[in-house]
Amino acid sequence: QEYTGIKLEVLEWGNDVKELISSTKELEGVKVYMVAATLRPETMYGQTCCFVGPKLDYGIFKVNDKEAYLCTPRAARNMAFQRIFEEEGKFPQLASFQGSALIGTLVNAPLSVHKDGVRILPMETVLATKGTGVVTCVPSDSPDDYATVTDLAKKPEYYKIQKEWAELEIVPIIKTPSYGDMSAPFLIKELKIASPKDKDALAKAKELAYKEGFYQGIMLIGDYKDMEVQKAKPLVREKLMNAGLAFVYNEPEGKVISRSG
Ligand code: ZZB
Repeated sequence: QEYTGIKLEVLEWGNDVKELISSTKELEGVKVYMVAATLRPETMYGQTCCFVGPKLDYGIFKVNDKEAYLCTPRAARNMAFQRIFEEEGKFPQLASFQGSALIGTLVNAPLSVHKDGVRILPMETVLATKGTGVVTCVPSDSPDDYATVTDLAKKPEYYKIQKEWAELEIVPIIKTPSYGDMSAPFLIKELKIASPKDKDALAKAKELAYKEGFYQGIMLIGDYKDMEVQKAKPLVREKLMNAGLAFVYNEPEGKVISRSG
């Protein structure tokens, strides 16, 4: 599987990691980016937050003297063999913590309409075995993301978050003939999905949203507005890569576990 790794620069650390970060000497003057693995770079305009698995292990890994990436150790290891870090095969770990410690951290989401940054929030269904363990949230076009932000906004105390972190405006990114200008909320309603735990229905909704978005979608926003998604997708990806905000991340064959089984 070939993903695009999106670099979300950390603007302000959440309370639970702040001290650890400031007491880590090797991070002085180093920019840290959370790396989200996506198959849909064309939807980055609609990012409203970014998810980590609260119980998963994460680390900060040194790329070079100026940059470090935050992801699962498993993903860092894969990156080390894809010439993403300075020295092939090496992925020096500068810090480690659980995803829960990152909640509330403010990051810059490239291309997002939310220019002041978006928050790191918990998503129970993030898989440790896929991508980077960091999932950028596009609730207009990803049913999983829509179900999760809806749930987070319903129970902010339970999740120990500020309600408004889960309530950034959701804007239309892609129009399709079957699902209108926001596929995810449309499909959540259509398939009567009540919670992020509704696994089978969400897998179905994801598949439908992928197909319709890719084959029938038209961009509603950005440099490639009015263009077919099929054509715009590689162009948005290229634009992000040229700006140094994204890179190619490959998932080794055979290790991918799909949620639909
Ligand atoms: C932004 C985005 C916008 C995504 C969208 C999807 C959609 P796949 O096909 O199963 O490989 N993802 C990435 N890593 C994980 C993980 N570790 N655990 C759970 N979800 C993960 O799925 C790849 C997509 O699943 C990625 O692309 C990411 O969410 C999420 F509008 O990034 B995506 C209809 C889907 N729409």
